[in-house]
Amino acid sequence: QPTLKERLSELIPAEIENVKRIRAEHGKKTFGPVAVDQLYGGMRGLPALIWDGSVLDAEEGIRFRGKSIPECQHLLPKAPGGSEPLPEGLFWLLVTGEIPTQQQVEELSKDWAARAAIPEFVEEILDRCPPTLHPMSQFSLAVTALNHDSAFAKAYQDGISKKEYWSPTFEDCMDLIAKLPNIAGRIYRNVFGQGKLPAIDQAKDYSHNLAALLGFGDNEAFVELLRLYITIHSDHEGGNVSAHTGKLVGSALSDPFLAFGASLNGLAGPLHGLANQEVLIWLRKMQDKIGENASDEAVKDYVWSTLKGGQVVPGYGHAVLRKTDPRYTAQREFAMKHLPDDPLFKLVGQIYNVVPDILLQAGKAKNPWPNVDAHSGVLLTHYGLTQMQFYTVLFGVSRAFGVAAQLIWDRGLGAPLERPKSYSSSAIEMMFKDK
Ligand code: FCX
Repeated sequence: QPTLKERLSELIPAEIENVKRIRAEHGKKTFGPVAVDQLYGGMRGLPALIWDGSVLDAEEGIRFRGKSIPECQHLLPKAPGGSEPLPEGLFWLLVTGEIPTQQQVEELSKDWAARAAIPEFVEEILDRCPPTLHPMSQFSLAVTALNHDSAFAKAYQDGISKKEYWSPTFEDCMDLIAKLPNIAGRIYRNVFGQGKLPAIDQAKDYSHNLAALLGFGDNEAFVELLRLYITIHSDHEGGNVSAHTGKLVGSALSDPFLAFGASLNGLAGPLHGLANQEVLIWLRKMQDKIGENASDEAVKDYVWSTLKGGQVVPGYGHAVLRKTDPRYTAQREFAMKHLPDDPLFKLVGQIYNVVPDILLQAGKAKNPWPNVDAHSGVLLTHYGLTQMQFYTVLFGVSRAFGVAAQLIWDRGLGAPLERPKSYSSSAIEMMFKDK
């Protein structure tokens, strides 16, 4: 059975030909007008990028290489005794479009475990960070510093041919993913005073090792949660802030560590990945204000007070989705199976019953339904990972899978430097003066 890299070396030349053909046949065709509103409005809906790894449908949600989340849960290999997909398999799927065998997934687990150690100076950088520095800032610092050993950066300096870019990029991406558990674990233990890091277990899968580094290796349900969590947070088509930032920065031939460090800085924003922390903070504030087991009326009043205070309801709304996020649904199903009586899970369900109506009445949000972040923190809290400031780091570990897959393909297909056109407001006025 081929390794992931061997399979890629077969797929890339075929895809280069495929793209050549599509561009020869359709390259000069246009689809859809560009409205001035899109320039001022965060480019919503503007066709601008190619990424085969995942596509987001406004109604149905994400599909990874054409497969929905339930299909991935069904088709991807599991750990012995487990029922959630192994993220190793999801990465294989994102990169190749194919479902790997159990053996191929086990090889990936081993490969990542073997690459997991981080340089001593990166450990020192993390150990010197004050615990008051947000875990996401620490995460981004450490990932950026990994560029010290980038195979791509070195190969570029040594004059590698453009045709070969993908190979050291692949090695960097594998190293990047493999090293994230040690970085995340070290940040967690430093910031929240949780003792010394255990060693990576070369015989275990990625999620098990990550859980163990965080101190939850003995909790099989938590390990299963991480497998699901990493699978569903990995990718959300190409245009979201973290995925697009990685692609943009990578297009300058910045190596995968620099590119993904930039992705993390975008993920750290409250309108993007930080929302999972914000949801938990908001829920806790709500409980302080109106107590546990509050009535629907009290919850509604609290939601209205958030909106009237000029704040967003975290975990609700989406730039593309117009229905309940299937990533929310997958986490809800996990909760119904593993923690049906958890009080905070019940509150999340209660909020689901009241928030969409209120957002519709308020009349601004285009999507009143919950997104992925409305549910994740409640699951982590249930198992004792209560430090909300850490949640986005886990989102970041997962998002590396999607960004890495994209970087490998961008270098494989020779994606050019990104450089869209910006306009001044006066130029827009001039353009439409007599129209
Ligand atoms: N609560 C209150 N107001 C909301 C809202 C919410 N949850 N969602 C959207 N709105 C408001 C917007 O703030 C905007 O107001 P404005 O006209 O005064 O600027 C208006 O409704 C229209 O926004 P809309 O077009 O629906 O949404 P955008 O595409 O601009 O933004 C996000 C999408 C996700 C940023 C927005 O819905 C939001 O702020 N949600 C809360 C934060 C959140 O959960 N983010 C995580 C998203 C995601 F899943 C992820 O990346 O992790």
